[in-house]
Amino acid sequence: MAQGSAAVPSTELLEWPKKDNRRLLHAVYRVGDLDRTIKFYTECFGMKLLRKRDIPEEKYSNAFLGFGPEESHFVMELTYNYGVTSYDIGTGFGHFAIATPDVYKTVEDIRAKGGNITREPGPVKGGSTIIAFVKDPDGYVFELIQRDSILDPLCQVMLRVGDLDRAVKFYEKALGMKLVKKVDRPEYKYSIAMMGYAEEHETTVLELTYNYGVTEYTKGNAYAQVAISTDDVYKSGKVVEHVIQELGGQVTRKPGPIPGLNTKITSFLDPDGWKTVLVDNEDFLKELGISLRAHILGSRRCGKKEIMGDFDGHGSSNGCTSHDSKLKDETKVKFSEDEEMLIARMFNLVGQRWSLIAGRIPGRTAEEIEKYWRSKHNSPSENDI
Ligand SMILES: N[C@@H](CCC(=O)N[C@@H](CS)C(=O)NCC(=O)O)C(=O)O
Repeated sequence: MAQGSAAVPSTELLEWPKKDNRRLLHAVYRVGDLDRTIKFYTECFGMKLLRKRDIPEEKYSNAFLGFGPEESHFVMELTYNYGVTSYDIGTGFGHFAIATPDVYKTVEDIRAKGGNITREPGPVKGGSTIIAFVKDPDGYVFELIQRDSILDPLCQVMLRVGDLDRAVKFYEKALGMKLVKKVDRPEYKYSIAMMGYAEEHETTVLELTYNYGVTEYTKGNAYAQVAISTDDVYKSGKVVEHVIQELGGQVTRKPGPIPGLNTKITSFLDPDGWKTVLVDNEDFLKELGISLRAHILGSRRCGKKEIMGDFDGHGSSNGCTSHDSKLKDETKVKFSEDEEMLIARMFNLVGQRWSLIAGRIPGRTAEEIEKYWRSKHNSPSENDI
């Protein structure tokens, strides 16, 4: 464990991660053939291709896929490095999980499309939830989990750790996550801790797995990191630095803007060596806003959708969450279909807790959502009663 002599941060600073506006944004990992993975995820899992970018000067390309827009959903960021066709996944990375209402049917569909089912559907060992496992073309495992209520199908990133208590403490203190579920299965010699910013059914969680007696895993070179949003990378970075002194880990990039892009980030390894990148909320939305703006202008100019315009709710009156005030004015009181659906689902779960709902919808305030809801449902506010 790293020892340091730095001053103890104030209580206000240590409580910052829990007060911050955080959400798991995406997982980043490398694949040997971008088109092959895009085909597999869209055809077998039903994901949408959200955007692609090519950075020839750095010799790589990215593709973003998910079940909803990046402003509100956890997505997969695939990286293709020119000429690299395979990677070592290592033993530490577990799986990504997709929630589906009928695992048996999903497996049937995936098999019909040539997918590799590595564990047949049925109750999880030691429990009753129906699960199955599928391997993607690069060998990444996807767990299919049967659920009735699904906010975002991409619901878990499972990573194996060598000390569960230490890992839970790290994600609580450094990242402000909550331990939303802990399960010990002594009969199968493992324990898991679900860590996240809301309950398991409301958001994507990190599933940390401890196998009895196993303290080391190989990391390979395939899986890279998860990204999490923050309102202040500098404050967040200070807390991370402090927690690393107590529990271990390593800062890999000090807080600051990425040259060229200007998005403020900081990155670090947890005590098991798993990497997280904290990304400034506003900068992240600005990055998306650039393409949304182009999308809006483009669709006005030529009357058709551009970029990955097959996405519901990404039309020209799409409730854009860009911080560009001009754009915001144009779309002020409108919410996209995706946002409306998310608000309705969140309302069913948490009721009139507008700030909790706003936490799931970047760029929207609790007031905006409350106003929208009341205008739509004609209900008086609590203050009016
Ligand atoms: N040894 C396992 C421990 C974790 C584990 O077993 N998880 C459950 C899902 S929560 C599982 O994979 N069960 C397999 C099954 O039910 O067939 C690992 O490291 O992946």
